[in-house]
Amino acid sequence: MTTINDVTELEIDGDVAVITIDSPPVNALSHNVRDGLWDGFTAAFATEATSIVLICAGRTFIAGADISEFGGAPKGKGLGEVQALMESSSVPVIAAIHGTALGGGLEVALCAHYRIAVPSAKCGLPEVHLGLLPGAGGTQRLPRIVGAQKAMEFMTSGVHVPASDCLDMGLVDELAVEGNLLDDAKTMARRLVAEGKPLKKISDSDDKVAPARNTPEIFDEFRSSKAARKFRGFKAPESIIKCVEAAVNLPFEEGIARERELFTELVTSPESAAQRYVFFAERQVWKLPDVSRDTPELPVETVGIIGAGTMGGGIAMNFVNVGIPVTIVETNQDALDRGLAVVRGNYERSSRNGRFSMDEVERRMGMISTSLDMADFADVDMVIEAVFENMDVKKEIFGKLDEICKPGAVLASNTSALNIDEIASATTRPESVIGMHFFSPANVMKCLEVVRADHTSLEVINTAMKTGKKIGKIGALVGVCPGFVGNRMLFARRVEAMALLDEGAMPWDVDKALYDFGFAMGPFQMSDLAGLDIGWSKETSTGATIRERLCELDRRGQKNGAGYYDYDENRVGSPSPITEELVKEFAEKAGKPARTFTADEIVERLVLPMINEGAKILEERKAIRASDIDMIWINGYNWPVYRGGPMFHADQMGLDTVLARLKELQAEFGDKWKPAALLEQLVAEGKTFADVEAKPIKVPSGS
Ligand code: 3H9
Repeated sequence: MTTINDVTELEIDGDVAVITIDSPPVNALSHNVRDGLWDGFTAAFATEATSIVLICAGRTFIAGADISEFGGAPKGKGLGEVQALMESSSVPVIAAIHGTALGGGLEVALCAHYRIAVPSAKCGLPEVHLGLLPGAGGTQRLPRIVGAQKAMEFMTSGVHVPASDCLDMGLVDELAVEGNLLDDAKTMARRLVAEGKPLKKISDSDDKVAPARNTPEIFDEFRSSKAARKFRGFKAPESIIKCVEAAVNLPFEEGIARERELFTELVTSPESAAQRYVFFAERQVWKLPDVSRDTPELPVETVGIIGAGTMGGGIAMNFVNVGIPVTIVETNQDALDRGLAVVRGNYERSSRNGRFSMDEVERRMGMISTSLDMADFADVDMVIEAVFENMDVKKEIFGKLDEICKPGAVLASNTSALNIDEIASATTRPESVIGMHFFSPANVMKCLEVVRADHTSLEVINTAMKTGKKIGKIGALVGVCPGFVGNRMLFARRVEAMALLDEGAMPWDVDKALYDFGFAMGPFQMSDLAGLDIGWSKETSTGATIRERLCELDRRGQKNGAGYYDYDENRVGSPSPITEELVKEFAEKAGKPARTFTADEIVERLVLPMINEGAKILEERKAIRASDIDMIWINGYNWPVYRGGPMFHADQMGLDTVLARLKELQAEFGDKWKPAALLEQLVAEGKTFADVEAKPIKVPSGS
């Protein structure tokens, strides 16, 4: 065994040279890995070996370029040089894949002459999720293996494809026996040599891309396909399609040049910077400054859910999907039956869409038991209450849970805004009480706000966060305050959206500005969807706001065909002349001259209050770090990923600019625009939100 560098070993086993990369955690192609590959192959070429196996230690094959190196000064060997060296080998090179071969990792493997993978391995080119394209030849080599159409699908979705499918596609040549990868790779290498198999260079082949030359329409068809709807606002998918067009129409080297040009454009774009930030932020959320490795995690093997409504049913599905049985309790059988029918409907739809079989639907439904009696929660490890937002009801429920549940059970509330401390006060064990705020639809939305109350124990926090991770959520630990993090900022935005209307802006102009910014919908479309009459009653209505006036006119939103918008029978909205008149009337009454509002002005008026509220949240230590706030907004409210979240967006704008605009708006509209003290401080120190050190959620008992 020869040590090549700190992450690379070379071993000669008779006629086979084995290069092993060992660079935890995921063998990313950092400069020392690239150098190790270069020196490893160079050293292997100098031996008598008649074949070379490239394999990785640890949990995975190379998982891609080292994302943290992007934007830094170039260091060490270039990846292109390493790949060219591998391809030029005069003896067969076999990539032996386990774990995941992703991005640059797969692109390295595609420069081997053959690939072998264990059945559990997966391959993918997920660069699109980082706002990038596969920039190490992937866009040119993949179409030459799988054809143009499949290559576009593969790279614009970033999907991780199981080894057996890779075998079918020709992406890998053989499957190894699980746990026997190295030996099987060596056997394969010896066989290839014995049989005199050619040194297959993907860059030389043309047969898979040739058909697309006669069907150039496939590119525009793909651009306007259903799958392409997800590309709105993202730059990388279009660049990937252009690269595949180049792979079809240009010689390999020219295609590579095109790929490099488009990769450079993307890697320097703000969209990719935001998406790379999100990649790391999604992993930061789990790091809790005051929860250590030694903090115990309580077992969560059974879960009780109170409420079979939309939230309760959706929450139940999360657990069942990862094999944790649930018991749902309701107050009457009808509600249970209705809730279960919705869950079954969701699973059956997934089955019809080919995600799993009908047997699997039955298996999952079999993991849900129902009851009309909370006494059935006596043995469950965690209870999640998901009833309507009424403090008295919640306190009564938690009082009962306190009597029924075993010691140590986690008692969680799914409230989206109520005070968890007050809920906990109904029990004799506030240390077991925590908020687990799921977002609707709970089986789909990835966001989970885990709310730490004053007395919640560290082990309960640890357990709730780990459980969130297990069920596939992006959790963020937050503190108790009205609306927690997400809804608190949403309220701030909503106040300003209403203020815009009062000044004469039309709801559809406000919504369009936010849609064009990248949101799925604007605040008034959201209102119409949720129902304008939430919290409104005819008896107490004063007609003082536009919303109240609309409700008084029985315009309650999509559900009755009229709200801010008029709706047709397919629930497609169009601007309503009635709303328009109302808006004009209110603006006139307030003495606001009729004028147009630009999209930039609207976005600024809606986003700045969110940023300011986010700063206050951070200052009060209701969030651990700015990027956690961004994760809540991306995963809970569809903030566009390519804008990185409100706090990242503020850093991109420059906090001095944000502060200056807030001060101007304060001068114009009053103290609701008063900048957060933290913002003033960061600007004075020349710092950004990203510079704010992660600190534990503030509770009276802590620091
Ligand atoms: C690319 O390849 C561009 C090329 O086409 C062109 C180049 C010219 N870099 O996710 P985990 C860290 S772009 C740096 O929790 P898992 C991660 O931050 C790349 N760091 O583990 C975390 O650190 P920490 C294309 C990376 O088992 C730790 O590793 N490739 C990278 O749940 C563990 O990660 C991708 O996009 C990286 N590439 O999942 C693949 N990857 O512990 C990105 C991970 O300090 N990676 N880290 O928080 C993944 O999808 C998952 O990490 C993977 C493992 C599936 C591999």
